[in-house]
Parts: sequence; structure tokens; C-alpha cells
Amino acid sequence: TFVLLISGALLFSCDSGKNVKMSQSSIIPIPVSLTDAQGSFTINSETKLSFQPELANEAQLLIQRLKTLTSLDLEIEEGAIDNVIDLSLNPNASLPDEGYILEIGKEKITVTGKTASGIFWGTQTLLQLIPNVERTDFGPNPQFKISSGSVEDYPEYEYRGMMMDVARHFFPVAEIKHLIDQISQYKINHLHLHLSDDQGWRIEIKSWPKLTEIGGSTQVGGESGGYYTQEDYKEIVRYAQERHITIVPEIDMPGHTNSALAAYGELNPGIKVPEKGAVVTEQTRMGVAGQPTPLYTGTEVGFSTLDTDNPVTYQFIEDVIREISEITPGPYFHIGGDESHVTEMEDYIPFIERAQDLVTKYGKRTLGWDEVAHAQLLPTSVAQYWAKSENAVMAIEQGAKVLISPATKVYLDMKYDSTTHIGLSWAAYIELDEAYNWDPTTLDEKIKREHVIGVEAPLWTETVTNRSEIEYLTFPRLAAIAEVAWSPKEKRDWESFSRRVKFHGKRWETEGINFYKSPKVDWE
Ligand code: TNX
Repeated sequence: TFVLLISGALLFSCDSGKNVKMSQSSIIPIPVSLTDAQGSFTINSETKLSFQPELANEAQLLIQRLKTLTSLDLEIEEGAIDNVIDLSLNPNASLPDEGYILEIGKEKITVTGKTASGIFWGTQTLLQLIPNVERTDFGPNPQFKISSGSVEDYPEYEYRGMMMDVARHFFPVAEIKHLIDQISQYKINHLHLHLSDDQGWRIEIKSWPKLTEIGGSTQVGGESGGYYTQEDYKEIVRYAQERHITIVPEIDMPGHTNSALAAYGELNPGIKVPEKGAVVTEQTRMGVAGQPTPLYTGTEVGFSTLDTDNPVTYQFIEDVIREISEITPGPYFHIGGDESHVTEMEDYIPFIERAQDLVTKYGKRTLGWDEVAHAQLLPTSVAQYWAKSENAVMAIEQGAKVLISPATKVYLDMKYDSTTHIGLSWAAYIELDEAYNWDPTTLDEKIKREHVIGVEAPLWTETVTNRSEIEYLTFPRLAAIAEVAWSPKEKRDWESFSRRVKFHGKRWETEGINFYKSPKVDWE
């Protein structure tokens, strides 16, 4: 008995083997199909990795992540037969582009996909099947058992996004990379960067250097700001690309532009005296036409506009769109277009149409907040529904598509409840179940599946100043939203999600991610 006890204890410390059946696993987003089989695969120090040369990037990322989660450093061995994880591209597979098949046999794990993206998402699923072990408890001979079975999976929506506002508060490249690491685990494939707003201009434009020099110098609260050089931006794009994430740059116009007006007075139309003599205090911040505005570090919205009558404005936006498009491999350029409260509608509409033409000229598709639907949209354009479904419907009626970001469901800057110490609450309190229990196709009867390219969760940062605050508002809500965007409607179920998210809570804890312990989930 003594020997048995000792070996039992040893086994316990290095073999994390409560065997969870595939169908009972905690994968988020929930896959299209899960099938159980007899037996299990054990990952240990002898496990090999084999892959085609085209998959070297996905293989490297898998090795790195496995090492963090298990302490094991997998060796690469082409053609290994036993105890092997094999990544295998099959261009003829009958799968959607981002789909994958993951098979856990007794001697072999295979991830098959038609594209490298499919393979990458398949490896993210595999990583979620590795049992959680405290990093201090790996022991001398770590083993990780995964129940046999298979997963067949592909996304419901092609666009699964998060938006990060780096304008209200600036976050350096390292923070964005950390965020990319986290969100790619949930099969999020677009990261929209809100690169300019009243409080800051965050990307170097070589032909208009004062944008960053002056416009980038501060942020909400009045501390010093910051910006990405074009090299920094390219590094973010590269890092995201490795993780199969497309960067979507946004320059908000014609409103939300005080940082540009502070840098270049020639863009400033000045105060327009309201026709009916009404006192509009917001407009007083615009000062004198042709003169730079003061820098702004508060949190009001809707008081600024570019001069839509001045030809120099169009030279300006063309230079900005060109320089950013040149370093953006993804298909989209986001022109903002929201809350232009001091731009007359008769000026707003032609402005948006010219901006859309310039985006097209530089080879991109236009994305814009839902107000842009007041203009004539191209069929390649996308309106981002955040506030008004009638705007989304107007976009659809023009043949454009919509990206779904209702503020009441997916705004990550909304508080969870009245006690949340950061965030805003103008749209709603959004508890975890609120972020989970909704569907893009039931918001308005005129918005149908075929009109929707996907779902995006924005994080506005008026109240967010550091990594831990980003994490607190983002997790676990982003996991819920990722499931809305990836998983088929019939597979989604709150009870199931609230059980699965526990596993992720443990993993976030181990990784030092400051997530919100929603009372809707039994985390123990
Ligand atoms: C509305 S959403 C805005 C942003 C704010 C946000 C705060 C949108 C297109 N405009 O300027 O940051 O609310 O929740």
C-alpha cells in the first residue's frame, strides 16, 4: 500500500489526467461538431511535431504555447508515426477556408485544414484541450492526457473583431501584441485600431508630421500621449498576421478630429454661427477658422469637424488614406463618420462620398460607423451598426454590408453593473449573459444573415488606462462575443457556456489575466 500511495502521489503531481470526454470539453467558441472516441492521447517529453514547410509559422506558435502550458518543448520530426502531433494542409479538403478538422487518436493528433488560418484555429482548439496545471506544478515528467475524439469546425461569420481605442488613451506596441495573443485564442480574426480622435492622433503620417508631433502629444486626463511610427504599425500588422488577425485602421472623420485641427489650423472651419441663433456651446471649442484649436483632453464627443469646403481638407485625407493604405495589407480602411454633430448633413454626405472614393482609389474597402449610410455607399462598403438599426437598414438597401456592434450588447467599455469601477454606462450595463444571449440576425427584421459580415466588440478607452483595465473589461465578455461570431446559433447555449468559461477562468488566473469574475458563473 505504501508504494502504491507514493506512486499514486507522484502520478498525481505530474500527470494531469482527469479525463474529460471531448464532448464535455471546455472549448470556446463551441465547435460545429464534437465526436467522442475510445482511449486518449498523452502529450509528454517524447511527443513530436510534424508539419509541411508552409506551416512553419503555425508550428512555431504551437510549440511556444505548448511550452508555456506544459513546460514541454516539442521536437520537430518530419514523418514521425507514433506519439506525434501532425499539422497538415489539404487544399482539396471540403471545408470552408477557415475550417479545420482536429482528430485525437491514441498515437497521433492531426490538425487538417484547407488554409493556414484553418490550421491555426485548429491548434487554438487543441490548446484548449490541454488540462490546466499550475506552472509551479509541472513536476519532473509532465504528461497531459487528452481524450480521443474529433472536432470538425468552421466559423459562422467571416469577420470576428475587436476594436481598440488607442486615441483616448495610447497603448504601446507591446500592449497591442499582448492583446493579440489573448484574442487570437478565441478565433478573433480582425483587430480594428481607432487611431485618431479629438484627444489624440496615433499614427505617423510622413507628409503631415505635426499630426503626431502636436496631435499625438496628449491624451484623456492630460498626461502625455504617444503614437505609432509607421515602423511600429508595420510591426503590429506583422505580429497580427502571424496570428491570422487582420488589422483594420480607422481614421475618424469629419468629426472626432480635434487632434488634427490642433496640429493644422488650415483644416479648421471655425465656429459656424447657428442659423437660428441658438447657443451651441460645443462649437465654441472650434475657435477661429484657419487657426489651430487647443488640444483637448476631456471626454465629450461631437464638437469638432474638418472644413468640408476647403480643398486642403481633401489633400489631407488623401495623403492620410494613401500612407496608411500602403502599409495595410488587409482589405479595409475605416473612415469613422460617427457623431459629426457640428457638420451639416449637406456637407457630411459629399464628404463621406469623397472619402469613400479615396479609399477605393487606394485599393481598400470602406468601413464606417452606421451614420455613413446617409451617404451613397458602394456595394463593397460596410456600415458598422453601433447605435441605429435604421442606419444599418439604409446601408443594406444600398447593397452594402453591415458589421454588427450594438452598443447595448458588445461595447466592452460598458460597465458590467452599477458597481463596476471603470467603464461607462450610457448604452447599458452589460453582464456576461447579456453579451452572450443575442444574435446578429434578430436585432431588426430587415437585417438578415446574408447582409452581415460579422460581429465586432469595441473597447473605447476614455476610462481605460492600462493592461489590467483592458483585461477586466474584455474578459470574459470577449469570449462570449467570440462564440456569437464563430459558432452556429443552434450550438450556442448559456448554461453550456457558463460551464465551459470556468476552465478559461482558471487559465486566465494562471496567466495573470485580470478578468471579471461575473457572479453569473460558478468559478469554483
Ligand atoms: C460613442 S461608438 C462613440 C465613441 C465613444 C463611445 C463611448 C461611436 C461610434 N462613438 O466616440 O468613445 O461612445 O462608449
